[in-house]
Amino acid sequence: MEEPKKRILSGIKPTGTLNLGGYLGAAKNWVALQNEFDCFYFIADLHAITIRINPAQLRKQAKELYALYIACGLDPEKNTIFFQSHVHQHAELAWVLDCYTMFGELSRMTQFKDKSAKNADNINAGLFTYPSLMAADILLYQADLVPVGEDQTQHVEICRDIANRFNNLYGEVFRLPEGYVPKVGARIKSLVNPMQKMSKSEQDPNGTVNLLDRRDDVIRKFKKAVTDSGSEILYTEDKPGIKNLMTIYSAVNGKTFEEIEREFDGKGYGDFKLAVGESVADLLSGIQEKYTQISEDKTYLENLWRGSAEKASYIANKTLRKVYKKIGFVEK
Ligand code: AQP
Repeated sequence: MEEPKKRILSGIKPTGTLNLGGYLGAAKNWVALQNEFDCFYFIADLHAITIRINPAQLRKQAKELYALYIACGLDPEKNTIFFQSHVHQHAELAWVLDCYTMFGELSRMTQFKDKSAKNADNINAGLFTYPSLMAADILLYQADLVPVGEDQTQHVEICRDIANRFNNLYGEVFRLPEGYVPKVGARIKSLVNPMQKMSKSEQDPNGTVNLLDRRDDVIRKFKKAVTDSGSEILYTEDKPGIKNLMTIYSAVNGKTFEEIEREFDGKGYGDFKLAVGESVADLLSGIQEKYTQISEDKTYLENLWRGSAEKASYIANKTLRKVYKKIGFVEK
């Protein structure tokens, strides 16, 4: 008999337009996994409200991200693509897991420290308990693998700790997930500050390349990208700007760092930045064309997300019922 496919789950917050960081660190790898695994990909709208977003903007960005998942190459026939808020079990299991997650472990989360420093006027409880909601996302589906960028591996670790704690008390309720970090593209940095991650929330628009940016803007942003002293194209720690551009170039066209070094031997930063910009712009034009096509068919998209939410809910509900029973809630 054929082994059932292993299950994968991942999501992206609709806190802005998907950028090259989220694409190369997450979405692109999801596409590569869709044939081999049983994949659940969601729009993490519950996670998005840990920062204040205008409601109309949130709705627009969430729908845009849904269509972008498909435009990036996720086949909706092969993957279950849904909105997190359409499956109420996420919030319900998160509350339960909050009661099995320690204040001390949440306090150690790097993302909490970073985000509270950035949003000093809105350090809300949701920001603090973000990891238990993320654990609920993963554990509801009994996921085997969670593809994430490097910045999220700490959250997969805490998810395993929470699941272990629960399983030790009540038996094997949750499957322990593994993080899956891509080899290239796991940490794309800002084009204006190569020491900082490329983020949707970055203030300087020149630091991020959004998937829906116009070709001219993409090339302009790469031309202006901060580089390092010297003039050689080399992949070394003391050239963080060039290293970041080489990572992007390599992730986009599959060339190794040695091949890139050879390609630009004797050429300067200007030539290199233009080549990276053009290769990214070419990649984005394909995605944008598909995006425009998909977004036009609103009924198709609505039917898709309704059907997917139903499928996801069915699986999530099985896990939640089991959890409720184990902890001693009275059955309906
Ligand atoms: N720069 C990046 N390099 C590699 N991977 C990245 N990811 C995000 N940025 C990069 C990966 O994409 C997935 C989705 O992330 P998310 O949107 O849910 O959360 P995030 O990591 O907090 O993304 P942002 O852009 O930094 O959002 P804001 O600014 O709103 O907080 C994750 O797998 C992440 O690792």
